[in-house]
Amino acid sequence: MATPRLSRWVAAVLGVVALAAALAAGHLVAGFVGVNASPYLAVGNGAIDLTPVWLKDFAVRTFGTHDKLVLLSGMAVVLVLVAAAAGLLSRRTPWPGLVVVTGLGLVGLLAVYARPDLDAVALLAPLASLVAGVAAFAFLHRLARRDAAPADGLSRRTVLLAGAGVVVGAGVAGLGGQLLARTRDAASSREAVGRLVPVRTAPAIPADADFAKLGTPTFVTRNADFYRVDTALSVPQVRAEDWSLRLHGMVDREIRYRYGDIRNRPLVERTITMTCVSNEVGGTYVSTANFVGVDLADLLEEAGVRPGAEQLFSSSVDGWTSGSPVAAAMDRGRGAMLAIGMNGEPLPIEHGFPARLVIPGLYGYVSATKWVTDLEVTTWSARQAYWLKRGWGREAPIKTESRIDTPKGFETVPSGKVRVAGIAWAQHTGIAKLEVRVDGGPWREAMLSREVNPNTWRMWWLEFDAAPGGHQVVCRATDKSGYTQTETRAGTVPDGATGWHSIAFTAR
Ligand SMILES: Nc1nc2c(c(=O)[nH]1)N[C@H]1C(S)=C(S)[C@@H](COP(=O)(O)O)O[C@H]1N2
Ligand SMILES: [Mo]
Repeated sequence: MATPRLSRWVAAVLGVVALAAALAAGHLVAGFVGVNASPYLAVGNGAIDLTPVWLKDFAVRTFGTHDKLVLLSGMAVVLVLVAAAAGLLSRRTPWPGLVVVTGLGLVGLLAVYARPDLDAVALLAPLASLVAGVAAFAFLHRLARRDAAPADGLSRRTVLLAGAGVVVGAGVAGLGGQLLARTRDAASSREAVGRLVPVRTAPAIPADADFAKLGTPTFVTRNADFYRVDTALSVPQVRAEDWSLRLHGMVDREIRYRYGDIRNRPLVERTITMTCVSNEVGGTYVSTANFVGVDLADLLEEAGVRPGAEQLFSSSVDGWTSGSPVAAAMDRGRGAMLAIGMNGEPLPIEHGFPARLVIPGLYGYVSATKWVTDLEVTTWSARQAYWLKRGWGREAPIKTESRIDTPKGFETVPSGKVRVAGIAWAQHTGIAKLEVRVDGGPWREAMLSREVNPNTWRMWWLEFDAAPGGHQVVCRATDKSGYTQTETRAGTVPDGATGWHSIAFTAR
């Protein structure tokens, strides 16, 4: 007797339904063992770490902060196509499809296995995916084939019902996983932390520290508005009670701190402006917060840093790493912190809850490890951090820069008195002067806001008469070392952009 063949449609849909069952089962189990064990997310995260730098730069430039959504959607399209193909290959026998489904399942297992932030139980999630995918495919294939052989008398309705049943089951399982994950995630742990009260609060921000009424940002950035940059596709979920920080390497004694150990120390609060090395001239990757935590120097002194130590190599729970100069971390005048709070709250989860590093004056990729769980005191030659391996600079002090916030580029404003305003930063050195040039004329000194501390930005404004027509405004900052921002344009790679910000506007 000839083996009945499935129609193309039935075969393709069968593959996709089995895929849905697999992903949903994985997501459900991930609800129990940790949301990042979901094989879909794990594969995405793995893809980010394997992406070549040029492609990553292209993605960030083209899609901006949507780059991760684009990645997830792209993966979905590829998966659906592969699943449909698996079905189409299996019109006669289920074996080709089963091989493809198993292959996908193994990719998920491998991706979860490779995550440094997940332990062995996490493998249950991709394993569930694998089993559910294979089972759903085999089961539906058998029903569909019996339907295709009319002698067996299985009605089309039965097959459709079975398929719909699997789809509904997948939906319920996926949703259940999502809800479960939420009850176990870091959010409830963060809420339980409550208010962090520093013994030394940061000096109050004076009213004339910003010119927000003139169009500059507010001096302190609200947590919800603070820029965010990281390689994490899904935010690491670490509960305070599960967190610990291991301090080891070239030290006299290794120390492990629990959350309570840090929280119960006398906490300090410092106002610090952070900047990302990927900030283009005129960009938005710069923000200021009141960070609460402990002095990094205190922890390092407790451990006893040995002579010859050069690098503080920090690791995040998600495997991301960063290398900071030990000298900067130990320098009391700089005020490097292990931070657990931000603007009166425990650190937001996307900004590193339970704890992160903040070292004023250095770009974030060499100073600001979020979800930090390991500090190794070492040398530069012994360890290479995440972005260093990908071609970025080893030491990356923040470059003196300034930005025009108002008028906006290509804005039309009434002619007559026009006010330009913006920000300038030279963390750890401090801003001394800000100059503005209009339409290629002479440089004119702008009014600076009151300095809060050398580790924070300063705001500025200047007023001038603008005749009707097009105008161009340029700004440049001079820091307290006497250095004036170079006009020479440099890109962000390898250690930060340079050049003057300039905008064009029209007066009417
Ligand atoms: N774990 C982890 N920490 C990280 C990063 C990261 O990708 N992973 N990115 C760094 C970079 S490049 C910057 S600029 C800052 C940004 O911190 P924010 O997102 O809180 O603004 O975090 C740093 N810490
Ligand atoms: Mo960054």
